[in-house]
Amino acid sequence: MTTIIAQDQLASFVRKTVAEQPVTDLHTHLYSPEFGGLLLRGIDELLTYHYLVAEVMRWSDIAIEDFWKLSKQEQAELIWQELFINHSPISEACRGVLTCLEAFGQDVGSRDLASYRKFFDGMTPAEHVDATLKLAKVEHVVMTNDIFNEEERNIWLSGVKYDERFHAVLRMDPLLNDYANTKSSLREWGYAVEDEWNEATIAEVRRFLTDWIDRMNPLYMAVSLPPSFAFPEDSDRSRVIADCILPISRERNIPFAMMIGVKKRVHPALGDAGDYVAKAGLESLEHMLLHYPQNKFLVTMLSRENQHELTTLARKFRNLMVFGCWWFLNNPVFIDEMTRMRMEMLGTSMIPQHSDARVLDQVVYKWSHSKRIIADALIDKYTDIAVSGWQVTAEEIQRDVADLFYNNFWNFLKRELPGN
Ligand code: HDL
Ligand code: ZN
Repeated sequence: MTTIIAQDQLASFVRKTVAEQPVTDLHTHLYSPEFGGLLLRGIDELLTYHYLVAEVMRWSDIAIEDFWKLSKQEQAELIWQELFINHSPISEACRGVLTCLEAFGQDVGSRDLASYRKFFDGMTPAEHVDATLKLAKVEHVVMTNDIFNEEERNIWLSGVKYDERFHAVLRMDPLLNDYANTKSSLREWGYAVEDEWNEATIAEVRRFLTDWIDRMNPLYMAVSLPPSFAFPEDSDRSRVIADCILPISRERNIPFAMMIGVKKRVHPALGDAGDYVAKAGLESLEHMLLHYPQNKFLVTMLSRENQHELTTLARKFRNLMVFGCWWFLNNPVFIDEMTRMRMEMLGTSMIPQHSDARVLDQVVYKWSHSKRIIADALIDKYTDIAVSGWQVTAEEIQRDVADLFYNNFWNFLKRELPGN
């Protein structure tokens, strides 16, 4: 059965299809409620999101160390006063809070922070997760699991069973970006890594990885990398990637996700709000894609200036899946530019967005804001081909939208690539 969509119905049908499309959110910092306090939720967490901490410091004269001494609620009230009352909340992170409040049926016009707090406090974590994922139409939440974090590692070692809508990821920043110090943790945990990078050490690092893969069943292995990332090179990171990560990634058919371009803690006092961005070289990624054709790479980059190169590289290598408008790119102006660039160069063979949500409620705004932009880009692309007489059907629109927001990710995980 095929239903041709008339040109004057196209926009409304695409917007409706996108709005109703269930989402797989392939990169978040959310946790299933079984992870306890690691799951952040509610208005005070929304207001103290590190994006807003960075923004409030541009207006407030509070000493940063004094800000951190405030309670979470006091921090939230300071941010609310400065960024919402003293100045209009037009930044994307401020706007997001308002979108969340409105979506949950709160009276945004009242500006009554206490009433918002009362609303969120009225839900248990499980109720809050159910309500939020339903509202955001997020069907699968892919976590970022930091097993080098004591609290989280102990939850995993306790054999946690968690909500099946949530999926694990093995995040490896300390192993790859700080191996010199992480070695001692590996030894503490019973992995006899030596100071020398030899066969015995390689075997132990691999055993560490496979033990955690067996424990967590991660959808992919992930790391964030600096703009200076190079591979291959004479470094611990390069050796761990070459001798451990890439072989296991291929043996277990688990993609390696690289998030490239973050300059960590350029302003250390700001904590997570103190990270920055810089343009990276693509040579190392080119090398990996060419020399590891049966490995699968999920890649997003932080610099706007890297987007055209990354999108073009995805045309050269099918083992590269580009995804998301990451962090400082998760703003309408860049989501629009990047999505159109990707559609014009990759068609629908890409994953346009992830939320990167750190607070549960954020999936509501991050997806509603992005879906609107992605739908408009799609409408224009269908309109462009309609000019030549190509009449897209309702079923094809539904297929394309499901690919972009859901199937491309799961199909990429399942794919077994030939050797070239
Ligand atoms: O490394 C990452 O996964 C980044 O997304 C950081 O967590 C960053 O702080 C962030 O939340 N960006 O949105
Ligand atoms: Zn992230």
